Amino acid sequence: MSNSNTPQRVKTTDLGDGVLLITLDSPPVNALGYALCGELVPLLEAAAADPAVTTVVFTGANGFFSGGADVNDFSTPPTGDTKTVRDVIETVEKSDKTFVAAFDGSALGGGFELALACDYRIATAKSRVGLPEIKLGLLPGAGGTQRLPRLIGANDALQMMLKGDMMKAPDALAKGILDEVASGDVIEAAKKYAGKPKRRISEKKAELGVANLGLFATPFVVAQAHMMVPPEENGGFAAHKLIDAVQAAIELPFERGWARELRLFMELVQSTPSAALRHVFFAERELSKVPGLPKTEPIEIKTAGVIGAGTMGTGIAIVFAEAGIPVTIIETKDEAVEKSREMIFGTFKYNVDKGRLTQEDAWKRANSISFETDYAELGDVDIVVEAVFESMPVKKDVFAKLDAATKPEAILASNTSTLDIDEIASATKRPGNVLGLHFFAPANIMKLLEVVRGKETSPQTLTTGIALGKKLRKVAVVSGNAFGFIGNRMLFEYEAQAVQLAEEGVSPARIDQVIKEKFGFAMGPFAVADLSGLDVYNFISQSQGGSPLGRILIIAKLVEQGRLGQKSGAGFFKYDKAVGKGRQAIPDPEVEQLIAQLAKEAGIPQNPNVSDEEIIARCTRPLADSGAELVRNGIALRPGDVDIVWIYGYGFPPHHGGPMWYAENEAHYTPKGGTAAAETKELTHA
Ligand code: 3H9
Repeated sequence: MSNSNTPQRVKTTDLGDGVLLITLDSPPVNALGYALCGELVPLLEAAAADPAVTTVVFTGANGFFSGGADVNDFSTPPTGDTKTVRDVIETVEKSDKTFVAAFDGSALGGGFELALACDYRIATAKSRVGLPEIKLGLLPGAGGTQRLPRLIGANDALQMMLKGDMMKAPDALAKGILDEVASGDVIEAAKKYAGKPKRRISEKKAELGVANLGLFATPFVVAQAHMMVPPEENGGFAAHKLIDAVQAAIELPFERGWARELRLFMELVQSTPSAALRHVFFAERELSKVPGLPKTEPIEIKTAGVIGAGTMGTGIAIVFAEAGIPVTIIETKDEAVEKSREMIFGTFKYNVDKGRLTQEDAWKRANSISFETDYAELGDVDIVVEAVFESMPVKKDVFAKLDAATKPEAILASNTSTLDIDEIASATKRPGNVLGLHFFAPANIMKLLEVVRGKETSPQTLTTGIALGKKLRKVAVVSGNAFGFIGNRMLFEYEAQAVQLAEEGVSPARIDQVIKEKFGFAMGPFAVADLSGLDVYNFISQSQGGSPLGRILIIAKLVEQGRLGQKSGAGFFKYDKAVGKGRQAIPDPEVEQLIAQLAKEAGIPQNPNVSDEEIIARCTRPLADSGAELVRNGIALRPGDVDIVWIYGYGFPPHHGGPMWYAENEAHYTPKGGTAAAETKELTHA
């Protein structure tokens, strides 16, 4: 028990009375990478062999217990000498010392699995536990699938692992995962467990945790679980394997379940969906790194203003209120204020009904949104987000008024989805304080926020925009100033390709079905167009003087017929209030006939018998092409940023990694002009 030769990533301290403290100290999150595990295993072996040690207490530095196995390691398979978190846990399992996990911060993935291998678990109230591996397309592979069902019952364990969410320490205590929530120093609390008897979870039997199902309980619950998760080929690959692993925990002795878990874990590590999801994990963490941006402190946003109480403005105000930032909405129309109030109180009531907020908190937040008619009321706010009609003259007028009404250091943001931020900024005397904050509808639900940088946006304004995104719990992606920024610019190319396929005789219903059910998008391109409003597409393509979607002006024709999309009960599809609350797309033969007739008149060759694969290729390829162009032009900082925009803003299936990752790794086509290095295997029809 000496402190000499203290290894770099693991520190040992003799706490006296036979207690050895092992501190995981590998910033930022004490990931249990190969190197750290390589240090830990010999330490544990030495402790096991040392008669002076009765108890080993694990803890973590840097505000975490551990973020789990090092995700970077998964691209390098372990060799013979490599030590992994499984080796660490096996050493703990074999030892007859008492092990205590004591944490003040989160224990996730392999970190939590290490805690589960200990005899006792103690945490401070702010700590969290979780097995988020499913979000990386993996399953807990260091005993989590075998120990958690033995500790809290298979049913609860499975739900927790399928969701991958974190659980707060008091809830974990109530579930029997923790032995104590320490009110004072967690190490002091841990010392009380010194020399207490061993309590290996592996020696327990996994109960199903579902009553009254008799002999067929396990097969029934397992079959139900398989039915509840998405199909293997469409985002459910890891979930099905996770269920198999939990079934092993119920049916097999621990050693065999432990071995089965490893086999299933290895299959997942090597799978394409997991590689895609790991890419998404790292791409998300790159977002806030803006090359060349001088380091500045963000302005603290304590109060905000929103211009316009429409659906978008109200949604944005709710986002601020939810983050604890009081907000003033400027709106002159009483009717709009009334509707906005209804939406605000409806949203917060829903959050109470769902158990996300207490009645008191909801009331406080809803009342932190106030309505005013005069811009002068915004004199003290730190930021204003404008959410008025998408028209340049209207927006410039608003910005000129804001420039006059707000304090000079206030940031002025536009929620425009397509317009030129520089031109909007030119209406003010403070273009350095102007940027775009493009929220996606519904603003209080969609995670994506495009932070648009104008040519004069100052480093501090941009830094504040990024930091604010985090505070508002959004996924903030920096975009350059260009028509449609990143997401909508690509959307137009994607929709145009879908319309062209329809012109060639493939029905909108089939295209949507393939894109949604076979590829995994949240919605098909025609349902998206109907939801956004066909009049909006028409307006934007006309105001840009740009090309309409497709060759036969079908969108303009539908708009002429009053078919504006979901809001008018008909667009590419029909909508009926009695079917799916008016939101379910019903195929409409009339539209198909109209497209066929117009295509015939325009002499467009028909090819209705395309394969599903070709539909997917035709729709995803323009995304990769336009995404690559945005990266080349510097509008998007990295291909990964483009992927994140499409995953969080447009429902691109994360298990395909985003349009850029998909092009390079799965579809094997190189985007035009190429950011992709993968082999080019051109698709015959594309
Ligand atoms: C696993 O455990 C498998 C086992 O079951 C079986 C093995 C056999 N690895 O998110 P942040 C980095 S799988 C490597 O901005 P926060 C991250 O990249 C693992 N790196 O901070 C970033 O680096 P950089 C299961 C990791 O405070 C920095 O830490 N565990 C890992 O908002 C800060 O990250 C998980 O899935 C990691 N495991 O949130 C947990 N974790 O500064 C994944 C973080 O260079 N991690 N990094 O960009 C998280 O959920 C969050 O990062 C966490 C911190 C909540 C920990």
